[in-house]
Amino acid sequence: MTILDRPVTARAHTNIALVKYWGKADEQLMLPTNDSISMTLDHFYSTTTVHFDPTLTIDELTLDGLTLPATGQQRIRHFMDFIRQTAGITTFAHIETANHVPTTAGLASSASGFAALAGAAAKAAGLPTDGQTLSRLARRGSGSASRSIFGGFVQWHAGHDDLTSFAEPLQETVTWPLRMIAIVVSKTAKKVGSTNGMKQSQASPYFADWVKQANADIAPMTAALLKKDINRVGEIAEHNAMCMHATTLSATPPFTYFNGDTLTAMSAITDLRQEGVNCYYTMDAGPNVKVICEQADVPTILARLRPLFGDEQLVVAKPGPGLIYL
Ligand code: 2P0
Repeated sequence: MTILDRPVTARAHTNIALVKYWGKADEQLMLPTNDSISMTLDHFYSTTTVHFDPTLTIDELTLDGLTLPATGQQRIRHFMDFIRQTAGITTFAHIETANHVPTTAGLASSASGFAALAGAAAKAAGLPTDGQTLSRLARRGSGSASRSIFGGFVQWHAGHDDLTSFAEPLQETVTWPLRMIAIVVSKTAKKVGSTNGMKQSQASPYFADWVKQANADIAPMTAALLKKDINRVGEIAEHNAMCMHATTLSATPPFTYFNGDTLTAMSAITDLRQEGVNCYYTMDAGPNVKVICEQADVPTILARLRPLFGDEQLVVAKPGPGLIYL
């Protein structure tokens, strides 16, 4: 492989799953227990520059202009070792990341961060940069990053080995005005990270049923997205999220990502729906709630949420694009 002697910059957007990834079949290869489907979001992205430099004796990591905290370094170094091993090189690199995921948005940046890093590092290391290869590489950094290589609606095929586990777009350019309203109920770091959370959940007696349910949700979710059927998309996504969270409550030891505000938000959305507004909720590995709806209903939903949460806690997101090189 030929290392580029210039910096390479890539940008990738974050994503929210409508059918969740929650469980690993192979921790080392980062193979998931089930297929998942997500929507890539606009506005929220990571931009990463990688420059291999033969004079370095260690990778140099900065995040938003500052040296990365030690806790975030190990995973990135491990990922860069994997890139070097794949490319057959030994050179270290300068790696600069800027996260354009507002801290107030409460959206995870590991998906956009590892997708942007995989894109920039692969090209800088002379590796192929087709979508499938980048998705497989990003997966090794963080599972959900495999989906952030693509825009719009994306499916991650669980696969059974390194070659068969990758994401691909269901629909890259989305014209349907689907929206996700992020209700930010907490900005504090989560107590149980995703990696440990899913590991603990795999001890739940219901875990096998979760995998069965998630895989069964894939075909109807795909059909509903392509038909622009907000009620089917919302029903399947909400039920899927609750099935995922049921594995946390029944884990060993048990835990939950919900707090009191999470329940308040869920209840407000359920009430609105009973009044005839097409809105549904989903939650990930944290207490924040994301409301699935169409643009036409956004003002009504925001009007209901504003007395409960501050304006700065409500962020409206649209479908966004896949990885690009800058
Ligand atoms: C998802 N989550 O599908 C699910 C739903 C959280 C809940 O993907 O261990 O940060 O790095 O593969 O990708 C978060 O998990 O975990 C996640 P690792 P990741 O979006």
